[in-house]
Amino acid sequence: MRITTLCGGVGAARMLRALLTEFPDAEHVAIVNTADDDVIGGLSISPDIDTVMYTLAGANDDERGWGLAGESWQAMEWLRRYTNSSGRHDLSWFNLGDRDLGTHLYRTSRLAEGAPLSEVTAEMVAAWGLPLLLLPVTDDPIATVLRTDRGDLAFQEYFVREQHAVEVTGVRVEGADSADPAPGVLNAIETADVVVVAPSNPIVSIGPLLAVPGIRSAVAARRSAVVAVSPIIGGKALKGPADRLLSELGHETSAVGVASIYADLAGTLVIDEIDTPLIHQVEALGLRCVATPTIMSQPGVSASLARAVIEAAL
Ligand code: FO1
Repeated sequence: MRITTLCGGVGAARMLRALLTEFPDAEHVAIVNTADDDVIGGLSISPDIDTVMYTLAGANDDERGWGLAGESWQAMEWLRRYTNSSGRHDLSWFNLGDRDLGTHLYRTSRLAEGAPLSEVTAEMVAAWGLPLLLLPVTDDPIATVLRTDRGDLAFQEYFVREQHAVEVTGVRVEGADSADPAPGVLNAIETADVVVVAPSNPIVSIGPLLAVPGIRSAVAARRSAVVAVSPIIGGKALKGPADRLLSELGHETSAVGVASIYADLAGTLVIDEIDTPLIHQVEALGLRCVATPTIMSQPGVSASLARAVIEAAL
């Protein structure tokens, strides 16, 4: 069985970890959003790729949701010696842990040599010994830009610097129109037995991935094999700004709002058990709907969710 999962960051990493644990004999492909990527202090950062990679390696900081466990921050302390003195706080708002820096140094060096991100990512995944194909959605630069009352913000400026506490009136994905899917991406969608849309932010994680030409239509063509998992539970996102972004951009902040975004792409939407009363509204949009526990930090839920997702498609 081949399982291809469309991924953002933390929610996707947990979903993938559950899928790999429950279906160890399947061939797993993760297609990961790269529109959060940025260059910080001259270093190429790919947060969603690293969150997935570190989580599957069991090396992530599960509580913080990003970065490595047991991390230290000496490089940041030394950086802040300079930025506190000069007042250049714009150079030190994004936290790069000492261990994490190794990842960014390797990625930056290889990209500077001209290697595509997909090749560099494969090298890193091999170094962690992970049993899956982890593909950036594209090797071309794409970037989520959020329109706010403070002007246009790059994704990390919005998410980390502003702590996503500014109102968003629009989202665009720069570079998407001229991007090509990375090698293997379309094939992984076309040949999968199940395509999972992870419980990631539909607007700023899955949205940019679908904006790369060819991907939306490839997923839509597999609609009956596509199972999406709602990141909205009881009207709220477990983590991050998905709930606020949905309402700011005119969507219903519920599993029904998620269903309306995915209606032409996914045959099935898996929603949390507390949203069981919404099943009929989801089905009215033309999707099958399965309600089950989806909060993967609770014991036993990851395993049962992974099984429910795959059973829904087969
Ligand atoms: N998230 C934060 O909230 N604060 C940070 O300082 C921060 C640093 C960081 C460094 C490397 C990395 O790979 C991710 C990092 N993240 C940080 C997480 C990241 O901004 C978001 O989790 C994703 O972009 C959203 O999916």
